[in-house]
Amino acid sequence: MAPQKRQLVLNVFLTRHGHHPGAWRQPQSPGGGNPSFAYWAEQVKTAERGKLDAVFFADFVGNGGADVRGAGRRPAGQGFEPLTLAGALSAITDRIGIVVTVNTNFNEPFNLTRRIASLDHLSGGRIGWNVVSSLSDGAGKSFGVENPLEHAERYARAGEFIDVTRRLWDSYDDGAFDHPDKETGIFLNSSSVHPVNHQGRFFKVDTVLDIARPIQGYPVIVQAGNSDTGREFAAKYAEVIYASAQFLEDAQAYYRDVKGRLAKYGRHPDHLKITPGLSYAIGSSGQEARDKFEALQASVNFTGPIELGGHDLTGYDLDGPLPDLPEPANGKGRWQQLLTLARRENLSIRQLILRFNVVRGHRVLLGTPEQIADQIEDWFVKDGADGFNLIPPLLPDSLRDFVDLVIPQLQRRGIFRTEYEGTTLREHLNLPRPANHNTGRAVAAE
Ligand SMILES: Cc1cc2nc3c(=O)[nH]c(=O)nc-3n(C[C@H](O)[C@H](O)[C@@H](O)COP(=O)(O)O)c2cc1C
Repeated sequence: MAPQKRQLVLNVFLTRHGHHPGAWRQPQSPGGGNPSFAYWAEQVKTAERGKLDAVFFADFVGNGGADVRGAGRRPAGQGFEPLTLAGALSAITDRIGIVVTVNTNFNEPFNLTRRIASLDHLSGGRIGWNVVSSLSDGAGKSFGVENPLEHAERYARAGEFIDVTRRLWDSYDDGAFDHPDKETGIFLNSSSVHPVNHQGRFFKVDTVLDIARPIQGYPVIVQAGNSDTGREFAAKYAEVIYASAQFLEDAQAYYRDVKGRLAKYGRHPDHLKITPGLSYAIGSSGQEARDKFEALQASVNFTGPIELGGHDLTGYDLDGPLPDLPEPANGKGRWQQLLTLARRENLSIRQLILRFNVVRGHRVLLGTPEQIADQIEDWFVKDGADGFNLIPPLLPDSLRDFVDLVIPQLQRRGIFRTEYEGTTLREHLNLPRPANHNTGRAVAAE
């Protein structure tokens, strides 16, 4: 059999209304902010119909705290807590992966390990965990954090968190519960139980988990964060990165840099999939696509507080240049990206908001289905990306358009599946299933 072409990874990052800040104001948008399971169910079923690898749910805990300036202008109140939502979505889907974001600053390994292991069993092995360690002022206030850990320390805590989590997932050998012996009264062989005794810098855990090893061994570890510390963390732990780049050279430099860091951790570059965000508008002509995106841009509200790259720019001249500001403590990578774009194209604050904020620094493609497929393939074959995390600007329209119009183009090129072949997220991503560290080595995916 001819070897299969390298396959594109396609995830979709779902939000209520879509990612563009003007989405909820469009006439066809359902608009409101009440939580609605029917809404999420519809999006996830569309994504599964398109055979995407996974749906992706971000999470920002403690957004803003007491600072509610401008809150009435932003769509809000629509979020379900991602793990709870994942549990419900796993019951109405069969194949698509579900990636949930959980912050390591506000959790303890034992609690989270149980929840994610439970979801992996409930979903039949379709869970990914996007490990974030951000700590905004609002989050700090929500949790009464008075002395927040600095950036590198937060990543150190996240690393130890994953180390402990993996050991907890390994509490039992694979198959430990497969042969309860009614005759002898031995429910499981005690040599297949591996209690965890961890005394570390951030966590002390002396316990054993109360659930069988996850179906995927370890649910897929996802990372998003592009500072130098973030990249090193990704090279050590991540199996998927949600990255961001607007230009191919930047994407290639990032791809080379992060993949080049894997060897020192004994990892194969193919075992980390780099998926930059991708915004888009699809039309039957380039002009129609540009008009669709323009309608969204025209709905951006420039009144009220103005935030850019983690800085409050309220009161600055919107048509003036970006002022000289220090690197923010949170989101250093994003800030560098913003500065580069501002300098490269000499953009005003207003232009930067329309070029960067509305898509949060991600790549934007406006064109026909074929043009969009060409551009996706271009980054894929030139080692700018292993795939993309789609960030549909307007939901449900943009996701439906992508699934109905662009996916067939990618399938025709042989770079995207026509059917799911496996049942777990690891299998979709062609990642090896890690063996229990107590018992053996990794088993290859194929
Ligand atoms: C593309 C992207 C997506 C992110 N998504 C989230 C998120 O959903 N929730 C969150 O708390 N932080 C999120 N972050 C923040 C990072 O995960 C990280 O915790 C933060 O410290 C910024 O990392 P950096 O300084 O390494 O860029 C995201 C960062 C990037 C670049």
